[in-house]
Amino acid sequence: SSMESLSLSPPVSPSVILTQDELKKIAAFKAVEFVESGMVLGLGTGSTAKHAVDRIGELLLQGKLKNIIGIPTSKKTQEQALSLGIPLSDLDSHPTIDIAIDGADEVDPHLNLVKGRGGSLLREKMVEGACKKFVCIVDESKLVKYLGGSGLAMPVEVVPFCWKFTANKLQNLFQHSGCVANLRNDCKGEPFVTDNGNYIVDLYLKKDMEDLQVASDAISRIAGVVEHGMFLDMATTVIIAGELGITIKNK
Ligand code: ABF
Repeated sequence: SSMESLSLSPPVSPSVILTQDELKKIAAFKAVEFVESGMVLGLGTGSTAKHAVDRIGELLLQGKLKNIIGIPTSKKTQEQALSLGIPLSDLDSHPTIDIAIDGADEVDPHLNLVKGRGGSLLREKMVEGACKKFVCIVDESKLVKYLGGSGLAMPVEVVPFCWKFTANKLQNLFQHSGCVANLRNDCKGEPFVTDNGNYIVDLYLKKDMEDLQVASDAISRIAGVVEHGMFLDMATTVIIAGELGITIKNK
């Protein structure tokens, strides 16, 4: 298809401006080139990962991939994979995954990530923490100098019980960086509920967190916190699709 040749022969003519969704698709298709028959695959969530799952389904249908087992990172991806006929399982039965392919909200120069604006960070962290290779796929708009640097949210999954108490603890933790903590709402103005029945508190940081591991540990120590969206030292490969072509960065 034309998509294949695009992904194989960047850069495209400079007069062709690709949309963000086309860039996401290019990164996703490139990642699926790492997939081989017989593999257990972590299936990501979000508009970028969706292209990868579609592609895996397509290759299965064409018989170019065989005996794949998918481990979905969300109910949404589970539904998509089922509709494509991708055989599914879970971490209980498959505690080791060969390759996970998933998007991200931010990628820093050390390949640390912010994830979770799609709300699936807990299952993503469990699945991607269990894989030999985690291929993160992004368009170039996701690149930041430091985590939080996009000015967008750093998501934290919290238990609904006294979420304000937990949100205040989170805000106080990063008070020195002018942090604001907001409960995420759904389109009806109700609290957004994750696949695990929890809430999301979005942190807005005005400054670099500097020591990410210290920040990560401090967030995790708050009792009402289930998991947070900083994925430190987890991506083994990041595929970045930009107007000038594909860049692949390896750990
Ligand atoms: C998942 O989808 C999440 O970790 C991240 O929040 C989001 C990225 O979405 P998109 O690919 O739609 O930008 O990868």
